[in-house]
Amino acid sequence: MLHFDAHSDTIPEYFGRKYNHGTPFYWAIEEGLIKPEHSIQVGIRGPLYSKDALDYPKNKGLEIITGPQLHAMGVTEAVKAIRSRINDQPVYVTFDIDFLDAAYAPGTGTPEIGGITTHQALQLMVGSCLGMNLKGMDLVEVLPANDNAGITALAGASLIHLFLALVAKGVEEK
Ligand SMILES: [Mn+2]
Repeated sequence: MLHFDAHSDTIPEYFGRKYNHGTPFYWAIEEGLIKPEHSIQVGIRGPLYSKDALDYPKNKGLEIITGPQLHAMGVTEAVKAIRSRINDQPVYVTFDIDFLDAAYAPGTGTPEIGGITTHQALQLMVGSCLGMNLKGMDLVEVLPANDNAGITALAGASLIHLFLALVAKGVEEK
């Protein structure tokens, strides 16, 4: 799994519910749906509920590149880390629009500052996904009611379009 998000979403329960938008990757790990040793979360920077909130994913072997780490290493180094992590494994890409800085994705439920630009996100997607064994993608948390001039929807739709183009490019090259 290649996961772009401001949040790890690896707590077991949120607002009293097991299956909630803060818990999917806890259950994906518990239910054996992903291989943590080949998975990576990128951009994590949202507030945590406790100082050990990221212990669970780390102890399960998930790699995490935080938002500040992503800025420090830059897109090129992040792409290298992502590709070496995933290697030739089948990869599912999950993209929470709040991975982008709130300036580029205001229309979402839990916007976070300190993120990256849409340009950098395009570079990251191309660099991380081109030629990889792509199996699927989702893009979540676009909230039209909070959007301004369709900024967030445009970013989300463009990233999905890019992913489809990368899949097509991979098919063409086989
Ligand atoms: Mn998020």
